[in-house]
Amino acid sequence: MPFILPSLPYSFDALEPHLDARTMELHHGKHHAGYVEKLNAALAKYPDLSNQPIETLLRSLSSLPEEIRPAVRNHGGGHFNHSLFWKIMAPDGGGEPTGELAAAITSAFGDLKSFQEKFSAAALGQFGSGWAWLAADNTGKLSIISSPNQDSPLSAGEMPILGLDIWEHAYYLKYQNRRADYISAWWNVVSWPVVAANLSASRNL
Ligand code: MN3
Repeated sequence: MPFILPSLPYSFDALEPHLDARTMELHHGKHHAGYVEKLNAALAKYPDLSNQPIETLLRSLSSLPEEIRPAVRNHGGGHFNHSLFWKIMAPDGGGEPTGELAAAITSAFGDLKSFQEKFSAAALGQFGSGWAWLAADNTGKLSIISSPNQDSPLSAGEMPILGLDIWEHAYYLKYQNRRADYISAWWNVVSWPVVAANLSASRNL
């Protein structure tokens, strides 16, 4: 099986009280695991493709065989998006970015508070299931994107460096219909050093 579920880099309860342990356990062990399983099943007949990094498949979605394109878009997107999501959160998260990332945010959005307001509004305004993203283009310029379902910014030529899962499975147990409360709590677990490393990596592609 070429694609594997990555381990969480912390325990299920590490992001309490902002993200509850039961949600984390189900989200990682059932939802993310399900995307990996279905992606592998879809690619079983295509060993040449299943040996590629998931980023490569998502970037070249339109050139994939038609019969597997929806599965890569949905389950491959789900695998990549969640792998990023777990990494950009940490129990000692929150606070403010520094260095190059702080400068890029200021340049694109004015200041951190304005960025967080715009990002939160994008997350709140995404109708139905989807994601909000901070993404970098190939010049390092940042933008806020929202996407439906498991669509990845990679397929639109952008490199996501921060992402927020706004499917109900990500927050419903603790927050029910209060998506805005989930979004504002989530800022407390964002790991800015990881986001900064993602930005640096995107410039070296
Ligand atoms: Mn999810």
